[in-house]
Amino acid sequence: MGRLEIELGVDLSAFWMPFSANRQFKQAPRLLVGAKDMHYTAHDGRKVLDGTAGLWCVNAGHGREKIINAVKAQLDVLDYAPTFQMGHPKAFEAAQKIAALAPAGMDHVFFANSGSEAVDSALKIALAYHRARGEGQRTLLVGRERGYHGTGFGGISVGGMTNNRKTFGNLLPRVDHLRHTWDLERQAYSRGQPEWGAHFADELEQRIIPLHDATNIAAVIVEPVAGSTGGLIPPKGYLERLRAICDKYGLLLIFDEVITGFGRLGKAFAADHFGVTPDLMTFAKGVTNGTIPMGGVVARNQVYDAFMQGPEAAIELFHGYTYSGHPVAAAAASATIDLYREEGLFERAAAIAPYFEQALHSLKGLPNVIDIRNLGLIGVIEVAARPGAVGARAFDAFVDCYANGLLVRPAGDTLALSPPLIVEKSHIDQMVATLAAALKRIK
Ligand code: PXG
Repeated sequence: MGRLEIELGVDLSAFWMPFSANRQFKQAPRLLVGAKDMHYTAHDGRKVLDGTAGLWCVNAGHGREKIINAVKAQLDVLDYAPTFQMGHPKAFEAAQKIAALAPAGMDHVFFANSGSEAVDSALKIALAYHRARGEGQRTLLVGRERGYHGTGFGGISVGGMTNNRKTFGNLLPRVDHLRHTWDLERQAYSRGQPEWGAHFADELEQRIIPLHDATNIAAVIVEPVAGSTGGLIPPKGYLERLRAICDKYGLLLIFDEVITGFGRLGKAFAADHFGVTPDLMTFAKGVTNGTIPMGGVVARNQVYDAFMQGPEAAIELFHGYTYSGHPVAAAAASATIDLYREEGLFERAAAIAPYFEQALHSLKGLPNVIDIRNLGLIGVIEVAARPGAVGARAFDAFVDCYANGLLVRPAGDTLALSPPLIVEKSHIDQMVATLAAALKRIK
């Protein structure tokens, strides 16, 4: 063990870290040992401002007692119970609360344990839905370039992040992709939704449907705001147009709301923010404030109803997980949703978003910055790639920020901010000042 490992009393070798440069990290680890409200505590005792809500999940801030107490109480009463041909009250309670938050007419919730499982569940529900209606030939799934839908085979197949796809073989065979919606020249420094680009949705009707024929297509899946490839904000009118084309040709529209759900845009879901209702909606992360893994799919009533046919003793959907609706996760979700409501956190996010926007855009003009984009409490700064070293500049800025007490999230040559919804103006000022100093320092 190295010196730091001895100091910390942990051996870093066994944990094969996800989406990480393992060797680099283990030589210079960044360990978080505690968290409360807007701050992490680093291993050396420093307070680090959480500019990212963990990984887009701790929307109510860290260490919230209401959620902690609900989890503890649930463990005392019922630690685990199956939900296959059995049930327990908390899963029904959590589903009811999620359905109540979801857009009107989306009243049914299928539980998984992560965003990736939520996506696989949504894709499978879409395929099974068409089959249940006698249109089983609708098997093609349409995703989008630069989309991130987690890391299951379904999710990487419809996703559009090259590194997540290129080393894993052929993936799902029946997939096509829309182009992404971002254009540096026409959209740089847009505040909120870009004015230009709604026509990118027309590719669905003008290329993909004529190529495959609509009667073979099951669903279109997009993130309302593409998160992981650097906060690509949908152009005005784009999502509305996708919805209209899907309706015209009988395709299901799936919104992957894993990061946009639970207040990130100032409403419960992006669907509310944009006024566009999908047929299926995935969620995860903020549903439990990041405390206990949980994900799932909210289905429009006509999708659910299509399954509720045939003999009543028949299982309608051969899909699920041992931990679907886990009692402890369900208790966490139920308490989290109550907390969001009691503290008006979605409204709070909406109220502070203009200040966040103004502050972020003040970074325009700093060295290497080529774009700044934002919506709700999502903010992204894009820097020009260092020649021959894509991503290195943003990574250096991330390390610099961390050394100076701020957690930001690097992705390619973007730096993303997605703070907890309890963020104050003073925190935003600190984020922007720390970022500005880092951007001036890095090469
Ligand atoms: N869909 C979307 C839209 C996501 O953003 C997933 C699915 C997968 O969720 P799970 O729970 O399986 O990881 C995600 C996850 C980042 C970052 O820095 C984003 C995610 C995860 C980790 C990092 O942008 N999103």
